[in-house]
Amino acid sequence: MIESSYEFTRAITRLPATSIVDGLRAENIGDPDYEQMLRDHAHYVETLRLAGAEVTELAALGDFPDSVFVEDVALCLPEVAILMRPGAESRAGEVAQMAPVLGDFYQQLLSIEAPGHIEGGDILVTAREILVGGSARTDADGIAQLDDIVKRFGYRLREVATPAGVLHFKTDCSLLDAETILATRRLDASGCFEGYRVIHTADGEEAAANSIRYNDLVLMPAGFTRTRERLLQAGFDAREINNSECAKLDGGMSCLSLRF
Ligand code: CIR
Repeated sequence: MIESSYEFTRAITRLPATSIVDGLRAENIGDPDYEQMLRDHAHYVETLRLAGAEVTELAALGDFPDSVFVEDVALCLPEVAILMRPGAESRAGEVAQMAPVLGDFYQQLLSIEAPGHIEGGDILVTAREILVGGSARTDADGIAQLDDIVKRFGYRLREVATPAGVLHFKTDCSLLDAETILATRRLDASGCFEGYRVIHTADGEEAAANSIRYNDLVLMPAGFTRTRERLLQAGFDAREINNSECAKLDGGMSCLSLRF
């Protein structure tokens, strides 16, 4: 298994395109402000660098409004990168754009093939297993293909469920350390984290669940003071990044990078 699933050296991000205003969203609460999103993105990249990441920042892709959310197109494990097959049709073409980039870092690059669908946002890698949430974007065939692939490298995959109406499994949880998960109560209630220590997001602060641990830092969306307090009390160095614009498109901290 993975010795440490939160210690990394690299990250890949992609600048948002002005077409971000056409990005997918479950509910329309207004278009993101591009200039604000650029500032937030720069702060995000700077914080990853502060955590020790060598960041590869890719150019914006105007043809793909959601392409800033790079996490969904690949799963990066230490030995292999696996190209996903997004369930969102408008995002399918993002994969071919990421393949050559990952080819520069990985000798082994595998792919989920048709007809399966799976998006990186539904995958949480912990020290002991790979949790994959079935969702509107991730189906049984995609999960079965991923299972076949990761088994070859000695990983155990466990299928879980993304709560109804929630975009991705990791919309509602993040890994904090080998034993600890930050999760919403609604997701934890499904029983999927049995055997882990779970820190709940504060009531009304569910959107704080999509955070990331990168080496010594936890990057979390700004404005969730009670949840931040819980993380600080538990000894995590939580850094806030404004996420108001990505949140309009159901995006958070994990979606914005591939980490390996
Ligand atoms: C989408 O619906 O695909 C984008 N608007 C948001 C993707 C967020 N990605 C993630 O949670 N991993």
